[in-house]
Amino acid sequence: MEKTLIILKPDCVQRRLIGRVLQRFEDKGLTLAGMKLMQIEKARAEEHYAPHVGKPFYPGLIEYITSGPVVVLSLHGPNAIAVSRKLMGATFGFDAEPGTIRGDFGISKTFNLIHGSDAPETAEVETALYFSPRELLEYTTAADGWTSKPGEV
Ligand code: 3AN
Repeated sequence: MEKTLIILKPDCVQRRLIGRVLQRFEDKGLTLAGMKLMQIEKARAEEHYAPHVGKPFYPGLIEYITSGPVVVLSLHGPNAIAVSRKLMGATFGFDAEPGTIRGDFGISKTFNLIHGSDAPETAEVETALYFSPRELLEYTTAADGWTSKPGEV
């Protein structure tokens, strides 16, 4: 079972898309282990996006991600990272395939609606950046036995 850290970015919240985007992850079969509405402080944003320091888009990225409330999700499931990134689509909406979140809801090169971890190591670091261990719940749902077969991945 893999975990990933997802952020529904300020444009997603401002455009009232939280429910429709969250629905896609639930529909797919990923399990919500943690969820909170928060406004990311500058220091936390800088830690999150440290790998992008010095890139031309970095100052705008920090300004964007701190500009309003976001919803942070910890999702668990088989191949949760790759599955989530497929649901999200290519980085920018104008480029993303229809049927994906960015492909269906966005067209901007700045406001791209959603963040998802890109590897197990980053998922680990990003989860710890936004959640304390007691904010994450381990549980099963009634659908689990028919959503995927234990041990199949
Ligand atoms: P992804 O979210 O698809 O993993 P990355 O890791 O290449 O994208 O970039 C991290 C974030 O930085 C993106 N989600 C996007 O918000 C922002 N970003 C990347 N490249 C650009 C760019 N050329 N212009 C503006 N923002 C960018």
